[in-house]
Amino acid sequence: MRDANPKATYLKDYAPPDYLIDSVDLVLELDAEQTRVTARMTVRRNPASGTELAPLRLNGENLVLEQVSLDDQQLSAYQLTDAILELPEVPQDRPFQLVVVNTLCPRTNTALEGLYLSKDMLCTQCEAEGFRKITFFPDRPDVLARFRTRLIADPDRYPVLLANGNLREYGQSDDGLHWALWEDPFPKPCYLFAVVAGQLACLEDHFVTSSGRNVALRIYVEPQDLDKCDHAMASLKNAMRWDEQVYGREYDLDLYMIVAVGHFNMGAMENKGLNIFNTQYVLARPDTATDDDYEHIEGVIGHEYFHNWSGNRVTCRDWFQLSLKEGFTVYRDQEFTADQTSRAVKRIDDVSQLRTLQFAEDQGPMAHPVRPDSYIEINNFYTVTVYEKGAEVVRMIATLLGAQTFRKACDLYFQRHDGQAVTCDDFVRTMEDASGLDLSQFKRWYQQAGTPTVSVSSAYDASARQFSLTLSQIIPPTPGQAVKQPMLIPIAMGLLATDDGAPLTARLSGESESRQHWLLQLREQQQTFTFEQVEQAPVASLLRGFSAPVKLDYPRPPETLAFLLRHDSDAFNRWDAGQSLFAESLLAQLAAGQQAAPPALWLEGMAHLIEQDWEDLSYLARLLTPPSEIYLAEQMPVVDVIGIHRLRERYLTALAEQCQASLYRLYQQHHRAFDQARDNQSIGRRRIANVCLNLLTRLPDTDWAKLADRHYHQAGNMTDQLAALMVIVHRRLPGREQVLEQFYQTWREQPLVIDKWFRVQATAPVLSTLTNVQQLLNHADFDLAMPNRARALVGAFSQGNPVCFHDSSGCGYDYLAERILELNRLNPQVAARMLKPLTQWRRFDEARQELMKAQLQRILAEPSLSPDVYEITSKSLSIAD
Ligand code: B3K
Ligand code: ZN
Repeated sequence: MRDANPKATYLKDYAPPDYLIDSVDLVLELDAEQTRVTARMTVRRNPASGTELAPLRLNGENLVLEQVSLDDQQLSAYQLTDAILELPEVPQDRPFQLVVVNTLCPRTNTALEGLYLSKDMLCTQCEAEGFRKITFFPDRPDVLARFRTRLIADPDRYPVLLANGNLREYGQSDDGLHWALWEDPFPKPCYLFAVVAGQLACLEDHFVTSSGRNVALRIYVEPQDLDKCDHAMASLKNAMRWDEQVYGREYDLDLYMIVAVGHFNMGAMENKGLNIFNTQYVLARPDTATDDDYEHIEGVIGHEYFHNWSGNRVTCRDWFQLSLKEGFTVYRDQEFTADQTSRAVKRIDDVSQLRTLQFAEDQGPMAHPVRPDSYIEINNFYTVTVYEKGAEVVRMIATLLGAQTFRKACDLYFQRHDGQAVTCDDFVRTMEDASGLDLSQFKRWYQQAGTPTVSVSSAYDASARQFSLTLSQIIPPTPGQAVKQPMLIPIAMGLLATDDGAPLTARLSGESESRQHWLLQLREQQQTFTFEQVEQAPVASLLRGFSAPVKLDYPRPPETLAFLLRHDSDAFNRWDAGQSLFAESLLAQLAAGQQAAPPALWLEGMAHLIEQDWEDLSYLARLLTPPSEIYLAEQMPVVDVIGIHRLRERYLTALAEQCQASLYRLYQQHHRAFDQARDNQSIGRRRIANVCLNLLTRLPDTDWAKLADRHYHQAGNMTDQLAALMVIVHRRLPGREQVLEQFYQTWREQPLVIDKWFRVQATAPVLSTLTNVQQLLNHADFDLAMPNRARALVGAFSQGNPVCFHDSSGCGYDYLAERILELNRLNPQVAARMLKPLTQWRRFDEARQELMKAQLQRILAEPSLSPDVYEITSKSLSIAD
């Protein structure tokens, strides 16, 4: 909990560590009430340290110190505060042995950082600064040490004992305990340290690397979950193969372990050789997990595996460089998933997430650059900006370099910096060295916060056969950054013939060759690009594949958007044209106070898509799904939550009315009762059938309610079952209470499915939801201390149900603030994340602004506020810097 004034840490204050730790031998006498840790460290002065005779300062929090000795001499001349153990005089001219003994209590550690209990299992989470809750240590990523870990425990409670690296020895001791000694040959920062102890079952397999080494693969879960690990194992093998093929990266230990735990603050953690995962990203069986769950599992397994190189072998110098490993690794996992599934759909999904969540963050009080300049609590900076915008930055580098050069540059990066803790500057320098490009202007993407808007105007001169595009960029001010410099913005584009949409060939002024695709580089505040030999007035398709994370301000008549929806050969822009067509008319009608019918062009466009033959049905499903309410809200100066919801519903009902027959035909063509198939084609069939079901159940005819009921009862997989449950509950179809009860009874032993049960109810856009989410807090299965459950009820309600959360009474805000205050005591990290919707208060009408602000002030008035919650609340109210 916080001191009077939690202090900010600044990038400009970075200094190399005064001391280095070459090796650390840990002994953990594991016990849920009291674990004793003995750390024996080999310490030496860092030749790169700038401070003469600096004291040795070790971080340590929530620990009971028992003993300190230096070269076997017990020490008493030290200072201990609640965060630092300081030894004023230590040898400067030689390495020395430091032994620290301390205890800690895992059972009371509800923050789930450091060593804690997940049910009866002991496990750890050290990134970013959790190792200091296990023992006293320089807890910073630029101190890399070799770790040996001896675990000692009761063999009945903790039969399985795991730590990083390879198992060296194990045995029984005379006192009835057993032990295991683990050794990790790779020096690593302490944030990659991990330990697990418990009663675990294991799925074992193996992988032969490209150079022929055999790696044992083990997935550890609670025994009842052993039947849900096959997909995770297959995903791991796919990821290992993919990283060899695409990046030439091989795994480096003899063993790769994944442990799934039910209590986890985020998705997963890439600890060296011993990943710890939220069960949500491991466990899957066709009847318990949806197609999206399967895809996310593969993506997260890939992500953590790819960290072995981008993060572990080459790590971050300090936490301001977080995007060095996260942006790069997200880019790698996005490409991995694109290769396993549908590339177009994956891009659409990633961009949708960026445009809703990250663009909102960029506009709000927490806006920060991909490489932030300061933080109060680093856990608050594991953000969509650092991760997803960071991935877009790496993607732009890959686009500018081209695939082959980018691969060469990555090889150089891994080779040059293997075993080092480096910065985003080091990454960009390697990209420059391998390509010969000058990326100095490009680096502003790491430094400047805010989403650039690129405005476009175009003109065609028929007599000169010239087409010109004038692009200008504006980057809005963000907290602490009033004035911005122009960025280098890569804009992929093509020109289409107006009659049939065929690609036009032309020559960009300044280039010698004619072509059909261009990558424009917008570098100035304003720049004009002229195309020569353009035979007819073209339709331009700009920002293809979403080649830069910007907003495009390109006024085009709806006819042009409808044309692109029909003809653009770029799958992303084709989809995006449909989204704009929908969004622009809805927003225009809303601004004019109209509640009219949807534009005929959009209805015709959708009807046309439904009639086509499609190979990629997942893509068709995305084409037929309009922008979310959250995306639409993002486009309005003052968000009209209710107006957006009503009008969007009205458009969708109109589409269902107009295309009723063909939607049902499509449904029948693709829906399979009791379906269990897991290939991409079958996933596409399910996606499109569920889009049809969603549309058709908006119509009053009772046949559609019966269809939903049948869909539910004949589901052979969780995707169909959940899709049906959702429409039954969200549309208040007859029998919903029985179906909800039946679902609960069927799945009460499966926590991840029960999370879905809470989520469906929390996101129902109906009046009774406010009372229901209140009552569900008292449900026997609700537990705020379980992050997954808290997210399924409180997170889903406040972030996935705009109409109910923003109820004009302010009840939704009150509900959230109460939970944040409770969570602040239990788990500050989760509490801080829950604050997100309240940080957006400036986007709403005055009455709602006042209500939301009042809740933020109420939270800020809490006397024992964690730094996590304090930082976000105070920044939202513009109190902290
Ligand atoms: N590196 C971890 C995230 C740790 C979050 C700490 N609050 C998972 C990941 O990005 O792979
Ligand atoms: Zn990561």
